[in-house]
This record gives sequence, structure tokens and C-alpha cells, in this order.
Amino acid sequence: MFKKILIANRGEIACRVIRACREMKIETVAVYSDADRNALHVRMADEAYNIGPAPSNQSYLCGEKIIDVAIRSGAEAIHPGYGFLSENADFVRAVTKVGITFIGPPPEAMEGLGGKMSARRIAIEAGVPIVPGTTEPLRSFDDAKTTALEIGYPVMLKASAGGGGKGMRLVNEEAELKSALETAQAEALAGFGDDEVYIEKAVVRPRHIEIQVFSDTHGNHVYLAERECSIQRRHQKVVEEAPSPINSSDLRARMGECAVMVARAVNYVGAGTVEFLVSDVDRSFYFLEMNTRLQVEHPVTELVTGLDLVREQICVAFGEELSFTQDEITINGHAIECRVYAEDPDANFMPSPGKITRLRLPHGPGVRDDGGVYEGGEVSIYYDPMISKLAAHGRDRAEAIDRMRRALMEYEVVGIKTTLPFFRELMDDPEFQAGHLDTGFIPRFMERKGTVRTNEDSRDLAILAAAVANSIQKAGSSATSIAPDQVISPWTLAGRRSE
Ligand code: MV4
Repeated sequence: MFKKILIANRGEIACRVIRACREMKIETVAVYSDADRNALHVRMADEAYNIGPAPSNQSYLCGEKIIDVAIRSGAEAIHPGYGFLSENADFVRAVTKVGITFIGPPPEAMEGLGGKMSARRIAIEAGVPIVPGTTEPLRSFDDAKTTALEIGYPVMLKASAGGGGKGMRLVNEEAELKSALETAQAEALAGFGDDEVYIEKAVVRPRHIEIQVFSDTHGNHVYLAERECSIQRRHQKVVEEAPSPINSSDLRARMGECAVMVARAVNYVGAGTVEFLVSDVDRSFYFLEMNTRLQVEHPVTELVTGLDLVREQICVAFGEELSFTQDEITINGHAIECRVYAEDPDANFMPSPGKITRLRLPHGPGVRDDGGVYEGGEVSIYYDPMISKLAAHGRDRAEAIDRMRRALMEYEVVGIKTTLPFFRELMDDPEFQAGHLDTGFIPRFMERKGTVRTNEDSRDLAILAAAVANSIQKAGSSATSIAPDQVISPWTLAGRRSE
């Protein structure tokens, strides 16, 4: 096995990879920017090297600097985490060229699946259903008009180079087409330096369901549980779960087989995720894209399959065969993950960087927190403000939700605003509990929530009232010499225990 691995990332995912290495008795090398001098991943690693100023393009995106550290430290492999250089085929080639192993897929697979239209062509050839539409860019407005008529409204215009919903436009009828095309092209040009746009039939109220796949260098390809990722806010995932509440073992097997067909078509290696849109109406599913990295939400798959996906990535990169076969994969219970961000849910999710003055993490049965910060540490303005991924596992979805609610109550962060209050309300939402999760869920939830006084507001008021009551009681108690330990906690008075 490898003796030393460099982790070309920061935050919680760097910590996650270091944990797997530690279990495998592999030494770890961290890299860090000036802003991350005191970061948790630097403290956890065996060695750490500064790679430059805070902005990512001068540090975590500098492939040459990272490869230089790998050579100097004697690392035999590089784990890219997600984001940054994880899907950069040129980086993979540069790493391989100096005799270091890249823990991830071959660059050809990355490139083939990197472009939306080339990914669509790969899926067609593999015999996997895609959303009806074009596999060539639109040449003109007339071209768009004819194609839209052929496939039928509503249609979706999408930037070829797109991502995060940029350059994407829903068009309900021909009258809207011209201006939508112009906006999509302008957005694509501004966002990606490329105004190429193509057209697809719009799937109404779709669910976003993705399949985790795993492949080794011996030609074995398997699918693991699906993840339901429909709960998104502005194309950012907020909550993920496994399995999907619309799970049926038949749908899972059909989607899984399609996912494996895509992986096989590109000779995939390592962890990958095949994204599908699933119609809420008739459960038909369509290939959307394949992400050629380990994803943020991998813990929910780990919780229900009992596998360690990072360990498996490392073993596969070393040349080993997968440690399990398709038949050996079972799904145990249900898992939910909340992405805890340093953002203010009361101020339109504005980033809330700063010092974490107090941090109390949740523990106990069925709770896992993949964190990247510590008490006294700072959340920087330079990077994604996710501070941890809180996951809960139970025998079924209801138990997973109960455990998540309890974990969210235990979790305390002081000094910065976080999305924890938002998740406490979400877990209490009847629609969420019922599993009615399409991609329009969050906008509808925000509507519902805006019209009623929230539990959070009520709780804050109750705590305030209790604190006042308690200080009055204290003032009285010193006069009547009641021992301090008989003073009732304001938390108890606020009814927090029975919440
Ligand atoms: C769609 C769609 C409906 N029909 N494509 C949004 C981001 C990108 N990855 C794909 N997206 C969508 N593509 C067709 N043909 C609806 C969405 C979509 C969406 C997808 C997944 C999760 C959240 C979403 C929110 C809005 C729209």
C-alpha cells in the first residue's frame, strides 16, 4: 500500500481523507494557503506545506506548486478531494508524468464526461436514456425554433459549458424563446467564456437522484445506493439522503445498471456519480451528467452501505480489485445529511465568516459529523463557507429524521451565524417528513415558512424570558440562601428538553 499521500484540498474533505489514511496507516501531507495556516486539516496531517496566498488561484488551484510539494515530501499519491483540481484532466496528466498516482479516474474519462454535450453523446452510445433534445449546439434562432417545435414545449435551454444553473432557461412557449435564447447565451458567455447553448425537453417538477458508482482498474464496475438530492437552494445542495424516498428496488436496479453502463463506456476508475432527473409523474429517468470525483454527500451512501468510499478509492488507485461485488452490496436503513454553512438564513443566506468562539458538536447513536473547523478557529471569506456535514442514520427515514432533529438541537455554534436554525425548521416540516421532495421544494418551503412565526423565533423568545426569570430567581435565591445548584437552568425553563 502507499506509504504517504498528499491531500490537495482543505476543510472537511481534507480532514475526511486524513482520517481514512490514518486508519490505513498511511502518512499524510497537507497543503495550505496563508489563510489556512491554523486550519484543522493542517493540524491533523503528519506534515504540512504552505503553498501561497489565500486566493485559490494562487494556492489550492496551483497544480505545479502542489506537485512540487508531493515530490519534496515523498508522497506517492495525491487525493484531490472535491472542487479545486479534482476534475482537471491536465492536472491528472501532470501528476502522472512525474510518477505520482492520481487518486481518481483517468484524464480521458474526465474529459469525455466534462462537457455536457459530449457526456450526452457517451450516454446515447451506451444505451442510457437522456432527456430528448440536441447533442449539437444551436446554430441560430431558427434552429432553436424548429428543434423546440419538434421536441415540444416546455423546453430547457442549457449552456454547453454550464453548471450551477447559469445559462439555463426554461421556455414555456415560442413567444418566450427569442429573449430566453439571448439571455442564456449572454449568461453562458459571461460565466464560461463560451456562448454555446443546446436545447432539451423540460422535465416538469423533476427529482434529482444520483447513483454512486465505483470501478477498479480490472474492469469491475458496480453501483451503490442512490442519493436523493432534490433539496437544493439556487442549485446548491442543502440536504441529501439515501436511499431516495421514492425508492423501489426495481427503479434502483434499472438506474444502477444505466449508471454502470456509462462508467463502463469510458473505462472509469474510482468513485463517480451519475446524475439523473426523475419525473415525479411517471418515474421515468434521464441521464443528466456524470461527476468524476468523490462528492460532498458521500457519507449518506457510506452510512447505508457500511463501506468506506475513501479507503476504497485509495485501494483502487493502488491497483487493487474492488473489495466487494455487486451482489454483496445491501442497503441498511436510511441516512440524511445536512450541509452546515457559515451563512445567515435570516439574511438570504449571506456568508457569515469569523471566529468560532464556542463549538459543541452532536454525538450519540446514529450521528456522524464530518467537520473542518474547531472552537477558536476562523471561517475564512476566501473559500466555500461549509463548516461541517452533519449526517444521521436510522433504521428507516422517520428514525433518521428524529436523530437529525436531536443532533441539530445538540449542535451549538457561537461567533458566526450558521444554517442550523434553518435545518431545525426543515426537519419539522410536514412536507419534508412526508418525503415530497422535488426540485421546487425549497422555494415552496421558504414561502410556507415566511407566513408563520417560526419555532426558532418562539424558542429565542422563550429563552430570553427564561433568562430574565432565572436572574430574578437568582437575585431572590441569594437573599434566601438557596444553594446555586438549585437554580433551574434557563434551558429547562424554556422547555428545550421537551422540544
Ligand atoms: C433540467 C430540469 C428540467 N428539465 N433539465 C439544474 C442544474 C442542472 N444540473 C440541471 N438542472 C435542471 N435541468 C431538464 N431538461 C430541471 C433542472 C433543475 C434542477 C435540477 C436538479 C436539482 C435542482 C434543480 C432546480 C431547478 C432546475
